[in-house]
Amino acid sequence: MGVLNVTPDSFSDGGLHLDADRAVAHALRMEAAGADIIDIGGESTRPGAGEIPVGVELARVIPVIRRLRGRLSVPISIDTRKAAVARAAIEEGASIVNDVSAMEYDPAMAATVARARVPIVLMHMRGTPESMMRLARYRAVVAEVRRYLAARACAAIGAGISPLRIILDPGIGFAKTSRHSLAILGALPRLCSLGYPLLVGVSRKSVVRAVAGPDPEQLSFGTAGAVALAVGAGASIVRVHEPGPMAAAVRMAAAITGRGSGR
Ligand code: PMM
Repeated sequence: MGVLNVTPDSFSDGGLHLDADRAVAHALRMEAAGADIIDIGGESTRPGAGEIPVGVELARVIPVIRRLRGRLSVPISIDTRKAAVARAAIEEGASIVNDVSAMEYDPAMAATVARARVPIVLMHMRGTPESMMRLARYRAVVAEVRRYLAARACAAIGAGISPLRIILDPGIGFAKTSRHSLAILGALPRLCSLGYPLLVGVSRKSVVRAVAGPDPEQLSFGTAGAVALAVGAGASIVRVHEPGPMAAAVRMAAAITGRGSGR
């Protein structure tokens, strides 16, 4: 899954793709480089980021999705917590919803996703991007994240979403210190055992910065190490900023472990 942030302030590529033409070109480049999904987001979720109005988010993502229609052969996922944005994006051709609030932010999200019959990514976090780092306290982080994801999957099924359309994500870096994120990355098989495909988004995050170092090369190779390990441990989707080199890391991990297609 290649990341396309159409925001002025995102974590790692904020401001780069605010212009719709540049965003479209980047999406096409990521597809050519090996991305199987393009994840488009218009609201930054970096620690401390505030909320933006729905109109601003729509104005950022919809022109990009509209321009990609018919030009992209891989699916588009819409990274949003807002049902209105998910609905509009699906109308324009998005076919996956990626909700970092696991459908807790907007009470209308579950019904929107159920009605649209699209896959939904349910991610673990606490609070909001603004408050989440104050909430990074756990007794047993892996068990607590696992329990939360299981409960959100049940809630989704209760709202009429097919279990076959549910993808879970432990939310690396969301309400988690580097120590918490490392504990989760070291215990992915326990999350896979819930029986749903697992998405892992570790690309260039602070845990990689803390372990591998802050230089661009250190961030890229550190990300590749984490991505390979995640795929080897059973992750079905990795969300990354550099699909070209990361696709090579995924292919290696898949070939060695016999997991996935390793396209
Ligand atoms: N991380 C970010 C944004 N959206 N969605 C999912 N499902 N999982 C993630 O880990 C995730 C996400 C923040 O990273 P960015 O600012 O580099 O996009």
